[in-house]
Amino acid sequence: MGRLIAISNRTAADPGARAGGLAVAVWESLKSTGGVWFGWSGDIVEQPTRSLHTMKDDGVEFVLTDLSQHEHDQYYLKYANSVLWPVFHYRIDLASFDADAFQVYVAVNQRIASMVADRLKEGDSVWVHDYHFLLMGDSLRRAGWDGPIGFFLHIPFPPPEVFRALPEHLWIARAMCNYSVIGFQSEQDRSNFTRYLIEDCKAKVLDDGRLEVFATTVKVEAYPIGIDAESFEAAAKTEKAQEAAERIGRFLGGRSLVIGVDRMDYSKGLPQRFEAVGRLFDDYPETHGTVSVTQIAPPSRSKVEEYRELRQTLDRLAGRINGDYGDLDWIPLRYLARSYDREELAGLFRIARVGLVTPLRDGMNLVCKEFVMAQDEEDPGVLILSEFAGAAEQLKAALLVNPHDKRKLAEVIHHGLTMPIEERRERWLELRKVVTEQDISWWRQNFLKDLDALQTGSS
Ligand code: ADQ
Repeated sequence: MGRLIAISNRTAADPGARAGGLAVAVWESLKSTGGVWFGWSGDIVEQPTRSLHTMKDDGVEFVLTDLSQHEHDQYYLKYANSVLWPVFHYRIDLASFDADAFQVYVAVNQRIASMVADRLKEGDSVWVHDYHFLLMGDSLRRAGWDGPIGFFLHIPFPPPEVFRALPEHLWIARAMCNYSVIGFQSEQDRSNFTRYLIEDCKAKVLDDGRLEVFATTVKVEAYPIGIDAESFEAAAKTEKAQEAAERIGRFLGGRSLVIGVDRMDYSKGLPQRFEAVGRLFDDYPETHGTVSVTQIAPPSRSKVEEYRELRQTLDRLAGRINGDYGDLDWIPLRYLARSYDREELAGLFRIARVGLVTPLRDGMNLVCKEFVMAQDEEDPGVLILSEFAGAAEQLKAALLVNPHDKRKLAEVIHHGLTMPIEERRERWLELRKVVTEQDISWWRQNFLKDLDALQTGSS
């Protein structure tokens, strides 16, 4: 088998960044084949083209480039995070369309592609990640690479009616069809993309399921990403996890914990969640003084303007709820705008009675899978999951909710808090089975099997 070449905006060159799901999966794959990982160094400099950083760790080679201030602003902050991110999360209203930013996005994809193409060897397989590099396949083809290129999109792919709002939709779709395999998180995303190609690009579905479009063929599949289930289960039993559980236990004083853990982002449905928590206390007086909701949401992608507004909205909502219902010895809704490490989160999940994962739209959502793996089998908590997270296609034993329906969500939280132990166990066992079987290695193997099949010509 040839080398695996990974390309993603951020890499795991920094050992501290290797804890996340994607970093672990890609890292493991690269280690087994002695691969190379290309991406952004995280630094901004004046002359980025001259400054390549290379390093080797555990047989994996990293080749990283810096970005110029202009590239960082236009490619990363504007086009990737303020155009693609909102549109792909179905939020055309939040997109700041910008033709100039797109040109820089094109140029960065091309610049990184030529840096990669110079180092590719026959027999290599290329695996590109996420919305920062939608055009990478096309740029690599232009740079002369004709071997297999796989692409995995970590965020949702919107329905054609939404995708068409992007002025560059046809350019992007055409470029994407230069990938040999395109992977999405869910069946819904796969079907949205396929429908766009059929309706707008005259794609034909071949007998083997691949699409014939723009004079080429492309395999389009759903490969739902998983977590390192075993290690998260172990993380929940560590000393650090127990310490975190004890610390929050002192605050709870025997009350039931409802927990939410998210990156602070408008896609995560936090204001709607806070309003539903308000409804819970409005509609179910027995929760007063007996239930405590803790939301952990540290800022990220924080340079984007919307974050500030979101933060203000959450402060206002939490203030209202705590003002109305709080007491000398009880804070109904606690909101912690900081991050905790993996073991601490696992400990908090483990003692929670209810896990609230209610994004308005999410590619997959890994927090819900982590919540499942952290539970105590003798006394498992209840997972409440948005039907708009990719994970809802797999985790059918969760309590699935529409996060916009606040009254219903309040009712479901109450249902979760009062669910008998037998039903909690039954649901949890089903969830655990899915999360364990369809874990991060399962995801990686499924994707790479399809990519390798092209390399060996057996597909
Ligand atoms: P994200 O939007 O970042 O990822 P998610 O999958 O929920 O979303 O979380 C990623 C990781 O960050 C998890 O391991 C989680 O524990 C950690 N995390 C989240 N909030 C945290 C907090 N407050 N403190 C500490 N850690 C926290 C994108 C897509 C998702 C997709 C992933 C992987 O948006 O839909 O599931 O990539 O493909």
